Amino acid sequence: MPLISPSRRLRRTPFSEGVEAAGVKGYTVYNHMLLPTFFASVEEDYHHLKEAVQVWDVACERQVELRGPDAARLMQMLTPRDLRGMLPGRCFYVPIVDETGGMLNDPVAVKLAEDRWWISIADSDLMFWVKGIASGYRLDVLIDEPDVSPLAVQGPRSDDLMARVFGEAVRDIKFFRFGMFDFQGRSLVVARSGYSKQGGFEIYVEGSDLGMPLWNALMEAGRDLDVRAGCPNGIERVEGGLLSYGNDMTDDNTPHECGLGRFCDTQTAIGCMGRDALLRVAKEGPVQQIRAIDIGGAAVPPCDRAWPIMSGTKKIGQVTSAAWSPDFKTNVAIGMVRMTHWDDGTSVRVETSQGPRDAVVREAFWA
Ligand code: THG
Repeated sequence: MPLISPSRRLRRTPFSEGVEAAGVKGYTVYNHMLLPTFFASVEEDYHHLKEAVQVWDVACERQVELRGPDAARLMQMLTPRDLRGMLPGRCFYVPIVDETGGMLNDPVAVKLAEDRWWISIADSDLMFWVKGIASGYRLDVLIDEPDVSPLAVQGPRSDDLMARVFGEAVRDIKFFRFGMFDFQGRSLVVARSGYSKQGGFEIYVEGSDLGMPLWNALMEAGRDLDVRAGCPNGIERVEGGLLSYGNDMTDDNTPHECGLGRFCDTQTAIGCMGRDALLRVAKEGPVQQIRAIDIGGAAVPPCDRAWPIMSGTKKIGQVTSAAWSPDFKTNVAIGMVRMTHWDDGTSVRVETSQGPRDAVVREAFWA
């Protein structure tokens, strides 16, 4: 691969200096920002993530802030998930759809207060949609991208590392909830969440100036825990069935196709964007859905385009993420599969970029 040329458009993060000092070897672009993809190798990083603790620069999970009297109303207009029971201090994984029910993003909504929310976005320019709706409906709400950059601490030793930097009380944070914790006299949102199934936290670093001091404090405090710089791991997240917007789903897919129907309360989310379309798809049911795919044979090449899933000469789906799993000793993959072939155990063929492979559709992911 040729290099990616740096420029102002390709934003660095408050942690890039630490990431580069730690020897980052690959970057991708996410929300117009650098996102590391591996440090030692994807496989070495994977083993270390499952055994120890890593600090991840996920500043590319940008925040869309809603502030003002209509913030809660706007947030409920944006998602079919029922937010009525959501108290401040909670995080919700929320599908966001357009007027046809197509997925625009799958962010984490963070409720700071009734009149203040962060939408922690996946890789699409969601703020334009949010601003368009707010201005079209003349809502009394300010929308912007604040100087807030998530730093994730992931892996089985996360609690021990975080307790050293933020105090023992971080151990009491429950899954998808957050508390306010002090670092160098500043109060930061610390949530138990993150893009891995290994457990951990996300610190929403408010103020870029705190980026490197916090990065360094975590690295120093975790020396004897073998803390390392890491990043969302392409093997671990497929094992865990964590979806990637733009890869595993696009605006061509409904939440129900993505297996996110459990986050849609379309009957009660009155007035949300795409409600009529979603009521239809919820009633009829999807005709294709995300599945785990077990691809046989040796390690597959990187999945940088959709690979057709075939049954005989008929295309019945596509694989959108795949990687060799050292723990499961097979290629783990995520794909969209038509109803006729989505039952557990169905044999199919995947046309990878290096030729066809036998594969099996699975109901459940591996983790
Ligand atoms: N954390 C934060 N922001 C993010 C991500 C994140 N923005 C971008 C991207 N990741 C959004 N996508 C996801 C996908 C999955 C999850 C979170 C964000 C996730 N899913 C859990 C699961 O599927 O097991 C839990 C979902 C639930 O039960 O609520 O964590 O990672 N800040």
